[in-house]
Amino acid sequence: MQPHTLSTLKSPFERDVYRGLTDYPKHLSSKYFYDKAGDQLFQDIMEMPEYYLTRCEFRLLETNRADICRQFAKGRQPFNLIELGAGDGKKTKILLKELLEQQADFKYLPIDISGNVLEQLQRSVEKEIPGVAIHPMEGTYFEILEKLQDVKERKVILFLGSNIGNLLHKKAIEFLKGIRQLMGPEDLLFIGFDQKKDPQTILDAYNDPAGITEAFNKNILVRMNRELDANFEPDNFKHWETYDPETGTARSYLVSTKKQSVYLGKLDLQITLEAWESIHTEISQKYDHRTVQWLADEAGLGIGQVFEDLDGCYKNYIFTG
Ligand code: AVI
Repeated sequence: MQPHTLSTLKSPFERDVYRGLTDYPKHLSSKYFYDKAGDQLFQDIMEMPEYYLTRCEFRLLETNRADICRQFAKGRQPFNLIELGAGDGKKTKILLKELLEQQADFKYLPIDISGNVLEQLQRSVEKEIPGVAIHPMEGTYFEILEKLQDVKERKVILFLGSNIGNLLHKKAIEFLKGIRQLMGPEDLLFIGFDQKKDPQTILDAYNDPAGITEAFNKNILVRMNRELDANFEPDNFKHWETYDPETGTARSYLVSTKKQSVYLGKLDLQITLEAWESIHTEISQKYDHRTVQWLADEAGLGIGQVFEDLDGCYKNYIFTG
């Protein structure tokens, strides 16, 4: 068999893994956490007492739902409510119910990388809020950005859960620019930003004693074992979280606890990890207003109303194109 090079690898997952594990320092993208097991682990994370983000945004949406939805509906104009990375839709349902109450004329278009998540979401929305017209779309944000070009009606785009925090600033700006280009003068973009806070609170949210976040981080090893015919031994890695209060960046790593070799059959790739060598797997950016203002300026977006939860732990911004 010919040894693989980047150009002979077929899927983006294969190419990204090859690139990340032959680079120095090693890295993998957190977007690959989300297979069926990863989706479930993330659901479990959102229920954890330490993972304050979901609770804070939920409370914020509950408290401000009437005001937020009035702005979305702009006096009964029909619109598409497009949600990027919809997940289980628990928070969005607050808005969907409120929009129905306000008799808004809208369609709900949830977008997610996971078909499994979308199916569950569609079932639960149809059951719990039967008045909502729902049209799920499966794909990555960037694929969907292209599909969105065909949407002619007014758009209100939701990006909740501080999902933007999983992108480095440079990528976040690219992403926001991409969205802005698709926005008409009447369109809105609504984004959740987790805020800088006590560093210990952040570390606890990403390093829970029950080990759910550890399992979530290590799920990428399990996924490579299954999908790329690899032989990672998850117990030979330690989940490690850092938070830099200056930049607001939380980072997740998998640290090799000993010198070890791993073979990825499907890539025909043998790698060596030295003792205490790291694989960087995720960033979860925390924000302050200056940083959000800078991102908006760089992307050419205007800032509308800003909503804040009670203790300033979390904010949602309305942006205009
Ligand atoms: C999806 N995303 C916003 C989560 C976060 O907070 O970065 C993913 C996560 N990673 C560890 N815990 C939760």
